[in-house]
Amino acid sequence: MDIIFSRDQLKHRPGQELSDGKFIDAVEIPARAEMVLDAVTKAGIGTVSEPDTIDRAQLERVHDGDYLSFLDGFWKRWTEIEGRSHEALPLCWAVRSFRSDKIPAAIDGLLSYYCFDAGTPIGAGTWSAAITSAATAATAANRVIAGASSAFGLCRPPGHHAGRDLYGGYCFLNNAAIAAEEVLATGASKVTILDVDYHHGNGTQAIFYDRADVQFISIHADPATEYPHFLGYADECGHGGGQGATLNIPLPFGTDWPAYSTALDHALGEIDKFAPDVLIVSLGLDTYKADPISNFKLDTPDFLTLGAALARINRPTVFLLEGGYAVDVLGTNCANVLQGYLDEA
Ligand code: SP5
Ligand code: ZN
Repeated sequence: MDIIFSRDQLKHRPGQELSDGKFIDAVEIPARAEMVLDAVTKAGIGTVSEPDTIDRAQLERVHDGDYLSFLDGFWKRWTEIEGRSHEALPLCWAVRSFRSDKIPAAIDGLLSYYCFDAGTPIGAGTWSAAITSAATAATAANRVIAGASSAFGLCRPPGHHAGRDLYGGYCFLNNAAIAAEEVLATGASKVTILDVDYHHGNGTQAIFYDRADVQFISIHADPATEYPHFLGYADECGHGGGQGATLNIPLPFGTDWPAYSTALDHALGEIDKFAPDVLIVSLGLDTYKADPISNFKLDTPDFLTLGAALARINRPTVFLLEGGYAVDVLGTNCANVLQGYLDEA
């Protein structure tokens, strides 16, 4: 299996995030990617190559141009202000009765306009890392388009929480959505994104909500009790032409492999019916039992079983890394999914 990764993706080095009302050390750290790289290499999953460069047009298939310009120019504008050499978090959000048609002029207002949480700092290397992570996703997609049966984009920072003009949840550019558009741009007619991250992929869902050519299926912690709280309920099924092309399977705290596996079987049945040209897996490993911010109970061998189940879909498959914060075991769990897939494929 081709593995795509660049060390430029390590340049995003968040310091702290707000959690339980306190600032804690950020969990989406460069060591995550290094652990995954080490484990997939040692497991002999495949050879690692650098991503191709990605251009603005590839990003604009998914993201708003003004949003991209904001991210690209943010650090310069932020640090031009006296006393600001530290990473940035927003101070307020445009909720409910606030206006969302006014795009603020000041950089502080723009930060609040484009961000949706207090866990996703922007620092000096953030844009460089995010754009390289997106390039990694697009390159992995292109390997499959070129005929590879599978590829692994070792994406970091992750992407599934990022919307067309919204960042948060440690995500800036929606890697899976960019990969899906890459596949569709080559003439494929249908793509499925299966999101197995512990958290609902709100950004991916929103980007494709009214689309019939991209099926989005997510198995995740119930948003009634878990982040991102405002999207991912079972009654969200798509809109307009996309009606029926979104499937959400929220699961309760403490979900273990038997219950997870039942949800996965349901998802796989829907993918079979949709018959996509390509399957993209938003591969979060934060369903692991010892994940520091999550509450499912999957164990390391379960990830082998998950990979094997995905192989039985029998479609060209692009794996893209999303979350997973138990850094010591993250690499092994990730390698297990890919190994389980290869053994069964
Ligand atoms: C890509 C991805 O997995 N993003 C996840 C973002 C979650 N951010 C906030 C989670 C808050 C969890 N609080 C748990 C506190 C444990 N005491
Ligand atoms: Zn997650």
